[in-house]
Amino acid sequence: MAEGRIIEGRGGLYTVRDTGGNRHVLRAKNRFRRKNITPLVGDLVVFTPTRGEEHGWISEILPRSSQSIRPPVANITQLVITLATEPPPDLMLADKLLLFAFGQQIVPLIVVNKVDMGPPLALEIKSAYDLAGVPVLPLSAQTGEGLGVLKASMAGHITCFAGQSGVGKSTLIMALTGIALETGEISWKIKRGKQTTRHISLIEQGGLQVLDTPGFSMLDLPEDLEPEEISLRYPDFTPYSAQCRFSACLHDQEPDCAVDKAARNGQIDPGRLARYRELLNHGQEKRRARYD
Ligand SMILES: Nc1nc2c(ncn2[C@@H]2O[C@H](COP(=O)(O)OP(=O)(O)OP(=O)(O)O)[C@@H](O)[C@H]2O)c(=O)[nH]1
Ligand SMILES: [Mg+2]
Ligand SMILES: [Zn+2]
Repeated sequence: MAEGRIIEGRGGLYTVRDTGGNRHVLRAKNRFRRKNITPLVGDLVVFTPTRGEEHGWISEILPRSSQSIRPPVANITQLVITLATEPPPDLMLADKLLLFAFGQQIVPLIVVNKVDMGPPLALEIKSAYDLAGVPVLPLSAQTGEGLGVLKASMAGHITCFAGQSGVGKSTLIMALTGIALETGEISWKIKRGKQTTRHISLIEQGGLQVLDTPGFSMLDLPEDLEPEEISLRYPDFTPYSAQCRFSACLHDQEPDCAVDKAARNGQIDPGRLARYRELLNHGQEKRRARYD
């Protein structure tokens, strides 16, 4: 028996790096599938190594400190929500990723890549998320701007880069680690929805532990999240919510809502509140559908 971490998984084969740095390609025992458990990149596992003809097996998955469905990763401690000047930022996706992070003690960070391409978009995003206490870092993988600060913030973390296809996740990770990864030229421009990165991989280099993930644009709310719980994961709302007229205020259409007032006063980003209401209504519809 040995212990290691899953650094890649494809087609039912998992690459595990053991504590000595050696790689093993393993299968997972059937009982995981029977229990509906999927080994994830980032998982710490107990395994029997491959011996001669006999394939090695993952026999145990150690308890996870965090777990995300999309991207499907385990035990990350930092989430780098990657936006860029191009393609245009999907802030709803950013808000949903923040919901995941705030639900699980994952430290979020927003980066706005490709600032070499112009508009001070990073500043707008920064003012919106500053109020939520999420750092926003303008970056350029091309010129190197901001990379030193990003690298320093990653020390001691298992960092996962997530976001739309084409924002430059792989390019940034290459710039940070010096490890060659596949990057895409134009796939997002011709809007084929084709991702360049196809598999999640965990890269360990120079003290960094970082996961590159395929881009995506659709993300469901966490399964177990009730509509009433959504606003609890908005740290920018909490200073005001106690002052709403109704203690169970959902900050939607209720009278004398202090969160609504704070947004009108510029203390909460109005865009964040509008997107929150969209998520809330979506969550309520989903629940109605469940009980009808
Ligand atoms: N101008 C500019 N282009 C960049 C920068 N970073 C990345 N790019 C370009 O953006 C394109 C997409 O980069 P990728 O790194 O493949 O994007 P990705 O987020 O990994 O995309 P997926 O793997 O599909 O999710 C490539 O053509 C990169 O050269 C940057 O800072 N400035
Ligand atoms: Mg990529
Ligand atoms: Zn309210």
